[in-house]
Amino acid sequence: MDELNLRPIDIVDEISKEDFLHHYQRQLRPVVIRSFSKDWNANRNWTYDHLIQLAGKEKVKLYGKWLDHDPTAIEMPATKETEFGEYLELLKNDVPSDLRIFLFNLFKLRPELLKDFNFPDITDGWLKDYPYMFFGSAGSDVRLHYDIDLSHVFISQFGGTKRITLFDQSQTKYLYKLPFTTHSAADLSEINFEKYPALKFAQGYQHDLKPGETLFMPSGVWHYIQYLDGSFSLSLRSLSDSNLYRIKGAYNVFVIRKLDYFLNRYYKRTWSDFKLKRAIAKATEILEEREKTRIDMKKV
Ligand SMILES: O=C(O)CCC(=O)C(=O)O
Ligand SMILES: [Fe+2]
Repeated sequence: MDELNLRPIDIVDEISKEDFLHHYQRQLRPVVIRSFSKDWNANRNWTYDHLIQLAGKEKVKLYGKWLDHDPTAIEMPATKETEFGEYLELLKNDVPSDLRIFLFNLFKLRPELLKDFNFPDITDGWLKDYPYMFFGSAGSDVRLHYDIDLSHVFISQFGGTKRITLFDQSQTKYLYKLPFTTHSAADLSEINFEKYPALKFAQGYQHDLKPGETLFMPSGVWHYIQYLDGSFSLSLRSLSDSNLYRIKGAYNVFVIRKLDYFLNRYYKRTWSDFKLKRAIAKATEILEEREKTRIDMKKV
């Protein structure tokens, strides 16, 4: 398998709000903050057994590997529905599978869990109504994407380790972005420079996120996530500082996504084939430009 060009993400034990805003949030620079969740009871309370006891009988939808299904699919059908407790047993025992639960608002079902964490005073503009949980089995992954609403995300880890690979927006040209979406067509679980040659020029970051750690993912940052063990995380969101990003985020959600759904409904395969072709053609253009610049430089 080919290797991406990646460097480590900064890690801080403690950080003041001022330093965080100045060095990371306003620069759209990711950082791992070890103290973010230090006061949370969640770090002690949210064991698999506790969650099984509290909500084990709830029915949940489990999803499989997106890119196995179809890189241009708009929505992936659930692989199966099961009891939450039964799924948590898989995670607890590190049973390998592709199965995940995403954007789960467990707090609507069990509001008492809201007492176990807070929104630390490190940023402003918390979107307090949208705390989401993400669960994944050992070996599952989340395809390369950035969040459509362009909010900042603070992702706090529980239970096991997740490998997180990030790219700034400046790298989009190398990432095979499918038009009208915030997803990449490239499968990073099997990096193949022959199939996706522009990927070799992408410069990113990587960190293995451990229980107790929180990763700040700035708005618009591309993320690819691999569950090395069965694990779960809580993701808290805050508004982007930039008015342009806030407007773009709303525009993505209310216009672009709707248009994509609409075109997909009416044109199906023709629409998805067009998106994939466009993603590849754009990356090919970039490669050709780079090659031309390289040849011109040689002539000088
Ligand atoms: O950790 C995951 O499963 C996905 C997280 C994610 O994509 C997000 O928080 O935006
Ligand atoms: Fe995401």
